Amino acid sequence: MLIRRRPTWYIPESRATPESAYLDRRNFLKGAGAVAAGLTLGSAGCADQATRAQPAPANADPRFRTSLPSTPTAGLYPAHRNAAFTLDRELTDELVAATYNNFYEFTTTKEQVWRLAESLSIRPWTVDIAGLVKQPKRWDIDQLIRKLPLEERLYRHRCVEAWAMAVPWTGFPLRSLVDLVQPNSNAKFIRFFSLADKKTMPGLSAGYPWPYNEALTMDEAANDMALIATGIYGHQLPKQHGAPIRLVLPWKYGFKSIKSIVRIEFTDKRPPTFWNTASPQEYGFYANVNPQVPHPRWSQASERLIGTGARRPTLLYNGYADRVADLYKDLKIKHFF
Ligand SMILES: Nc1nc2c(c(=O)[nH]1)N[C@H]1C(S)=C(S)[C@@H](COP(=O)(O)O)O[C@H]1N2
Ligand SMILES: [Mo]
Repeated sequence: MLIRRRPTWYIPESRATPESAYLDRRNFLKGAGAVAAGLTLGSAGCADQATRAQPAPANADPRFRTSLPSTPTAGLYPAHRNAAFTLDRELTDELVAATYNNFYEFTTTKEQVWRLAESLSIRPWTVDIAGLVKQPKRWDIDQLIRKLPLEERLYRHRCVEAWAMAVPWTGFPLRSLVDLVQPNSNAKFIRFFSLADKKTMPGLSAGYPWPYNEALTMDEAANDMALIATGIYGHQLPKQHGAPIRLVLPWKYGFKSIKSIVRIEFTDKRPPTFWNTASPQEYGFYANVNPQVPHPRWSQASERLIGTGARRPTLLYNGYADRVADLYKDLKIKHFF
């Protein structure tokens, strides 16, 4: 994969920072006192772009709030908040979260995802349930959502690039979906695929192993933290966050939280995954958050909160060790990669 052969300072010309943005960036970095700014500068892979670290522009087109189509399940939001999930930090401002996204199917420029993702068509939408399962079926998304128990949860989110946020997701436990579709007893892994539609997703022209895909062990999928999100900030998911249905795995690096899912497969063998295929030296299968295990090109010891720019120490399993560490206690292999 070309990613690894590029020098760390490589910036594709199409992504070079215009001068005005550079000046803004300097002001922003000064203001935020960003200690590790530039550590990851210029990676063409899934790395934090210091050049992208500006807060959302004040004149950002506000359409992102209203671009949600009226769907048969729009009335289910806001859902009841599950009080078991509390935060140690402020919620990220909604506009900040909605204008700083990773969604490589559209663009690698985080501030432009929300605009380009407008072209995504999210109804009709179906999700195929396939593989080692008693009820293989193509589900209509609204029929599926209505079968499952929506609730709101406040979760931290930690990108492998070292930026972080805290947001209120609405969704249902992945386990409730697994129970609904009943995998066979020989299913050991669950695999997810995103939509890959060349007509609406300009980023698919880049040389990555599309469609975006991810996987978990069945034990991980059964953990209560594993959420399928259909909403955020008390309404349906806007397109840039992975509408109409995405995974949220807050104890793992953000790239595991696959967006805009169209297919879920149960298998008995560990499947390949998108980032591990694209750059196997840099991204593993488990990707559990650990401050003491650096990425080959940068430290994971601390994280930068988007919006405020504040830095905080990274927490083991992103602060969810009490809920997930048991999953890995017998594991001899490297699960922090
Ligand atoms: N299909 C798809 N899912 C994806 C990605 C992507 O590029 N494509 N990026 C991942 C990464 S690296 C992160 S950090 C989160 C970002 O989610 P957000 O934009 O809603 O904050 O989505 C993850 N899911
Ligand atoms: Mo990420």
